[in-house]
Formats: sequence, C-alpha cells, structure tokens
Amino acid sequence: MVSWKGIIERYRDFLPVSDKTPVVTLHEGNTPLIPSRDLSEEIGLEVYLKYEGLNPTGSFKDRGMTMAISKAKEKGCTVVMCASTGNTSASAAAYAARGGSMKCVVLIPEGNIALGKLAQAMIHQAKVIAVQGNFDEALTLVKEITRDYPVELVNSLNPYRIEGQKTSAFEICDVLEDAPEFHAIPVGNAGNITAYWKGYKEYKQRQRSQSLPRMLGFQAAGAAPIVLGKIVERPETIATAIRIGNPASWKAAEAARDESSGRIDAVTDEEILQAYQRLAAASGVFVEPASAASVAGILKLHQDGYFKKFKGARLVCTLTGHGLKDPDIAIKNVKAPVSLKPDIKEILKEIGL
Ligand code: AN7
Repeated sequence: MVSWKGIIERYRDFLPVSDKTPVVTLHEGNTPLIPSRDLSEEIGLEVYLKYEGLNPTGSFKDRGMTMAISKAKEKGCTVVMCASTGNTSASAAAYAARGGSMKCVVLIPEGNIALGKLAQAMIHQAKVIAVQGNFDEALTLVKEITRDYPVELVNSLNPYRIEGQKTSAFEICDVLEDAPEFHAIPVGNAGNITAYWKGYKEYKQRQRSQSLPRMLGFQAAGAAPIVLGKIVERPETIATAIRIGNPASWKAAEAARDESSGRIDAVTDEEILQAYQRLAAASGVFVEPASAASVAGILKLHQDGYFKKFKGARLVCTLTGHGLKDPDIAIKNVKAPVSLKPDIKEILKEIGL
C-alpha cells in the first residue's frame, strides 16, 4: 500500500509546483466522502458529506495552506500573514511551524473567534493580534501591510490557496467516478466555492470527469452580501467562521454560480443550528456551525421543491470544519449532564433500567 503524502504529491500534475518546490505538508486531504442515509431519505437524492473537518488542523484550509506555505518557502519568504475568522489562522500557524524558520502573524476580529481556533493559532506560536473590528477590517489591514512590506499574504487572495483547495473536487470525482449533479458549500470570503468550481472544470477539461455540478453556495442571513448584492457593514451570525460582509472572491463566486446554473442563498442562524444538531444526532458527524450552512441550505431548497426534478441525483455537501473548533456553541445547544451520587440505584433509575 502506498501511504498518503498530502494533496501536492497526489495531484502534482494539476498544481503549480516543480521539483524545486519544498513541500510543506501535514498529509492533508484524502478526507472521507460519507453517504448520509438521513438526508438522502428526506431529500430524495444521494447525499454525501465531504468531511473536511478531518484535515490535520480540522478544516479545509489545510489544502490551500500546504500550497501557500510551500510556495512562500520556495520564494524564500520568512514572514507570512493573514486575517482570519479563525480557521485560516489555525492552519497558517501550523504550516508555518511545519515549514521551519517562518514567522506567522494573524489578525483576528476580537471576541468573534471560536475557542479551539484561537488555541491552535497560539499553541503553534503565531503572533496573534486581536483587532477591535471585524474580519473585513482586519483583511484590509493585512492587504496593506503585505503590499508594502516583505510579508507574504496567505489569505485566499493568494492564488496558491485556491489551487490547493480545488483538490477536494478532484477527490470527490475520483470517488464518485464523475462529478456529482450538485455541490453545496458554505460561503464566507468565497475562496472555497471558487476553488471547487475551478477544480471541477479542470478535471473535466483533462478528461478525468465527464460532467460539472451545479454549485449551491450558502451564506448566513446576517452576513449575506452576495445574496443581497451589497456589502454588509456589520455582519452578524453565530457561525463566526462566515461572519464576513465583503468577500474577497465575490466576483469569482458569482461566476461559479452563474456558469454552473447554481444558486447562492442565505440561511438563518436558526436553520444553521438545526442542521448542526441534526448532523451530529442523525449522521454522527460533528461540524462547526458554519459548516452546517451547506446542509441547512439544501434542506431549505428541498422544502422549496428545488430538487423535485432530480430524484436520485448525487449531491455532495462540503462540511468545512470540525465541531470541536467551537465547543462553546455545542455546550450551549444541549442539555447539561445530570449530576448524581455514585450510587448504582440512582444511576439505573436515571437510565430507566
Ligand atoms: C469552517 O478562517 O474566512 O468562503 O478566515 O472557516 O472560502 O471563506 C474561514 C472561512 C466556511 C468559508 N466554513 O469559506 C477564515 C475564513 C468554515 C470556515 C468558511 C470558512 P470561504
């Protein structure tokens, strides 16, 4: 058996790397594509979950970061920087540590990043700066600094990030032996929907697949600039990962939607939380709230009758990040455990035995 060595080794022919590129990898990618019986039965399609929370730092960002950090190292950069709602910073910090002799600086919106992500950025020794503002303001600062100083930008404006992230579409086609009919995905800064669409198109062009999916993107209702067609100055949602009011890849996301005859819609926080709980309870898959936006979205489209003509078609939902990233949200949405004395009678009574 050949062991998995990460997305650059696996998909080298599709990526802008050469023999001289020092590959910085944590063996990301090769994530499971899990059929969901629960969702398939309800919607009447074959629904698969692409569980990107199982990447090394717990999110899809690792696919892009192995590329961005490897290319930064190839160029001889010693400082990398990003703005982040959390996952990008966790991934950048880990890959910079892995790269060796690389400093990582991250700007995060103060008070609006999940605990697990903050812990990751810090334990990997990034310089973490909490900005008294939102993600969009932090990104503006990072763009200015990386333009004027010898610091490499590793947000998804960095084209190598998109290149790495497109490999998830390749993996899906490899498993299904073609593209699915639909691909659902949460949208924040809009890099990932851009990357998947690029991946699907390239695989078809190189005759590794025969068809293209319709891309279905979902934003949180309080942070839905693409749906509204205007910048949201004060984005708000419990899905802090996608609390973004002015996405960097706005135009590319619209192109993915329009070229694929897909949709970009909004889902409310309540719908996100329902899908979040349902995934954990009925599919055994624990994701962070932003990831559940894709499932909330397809349930909503199903209720609107959108899939009626497509019975039995294949739909893949990207679940972007692991549930352990945001333990506070999980705890807030369940009943607290019952506290009992270490007495067998009391415990049996509580269990109902
Ligand atoms: C779990 O980490 O923007 O539309 O700074 O962490 O490609 O931005 C995170 C985004 C979806 C949205 N799900 O992806 C960041 C950041 C999770 C995320 C998205 C993010 P994009």
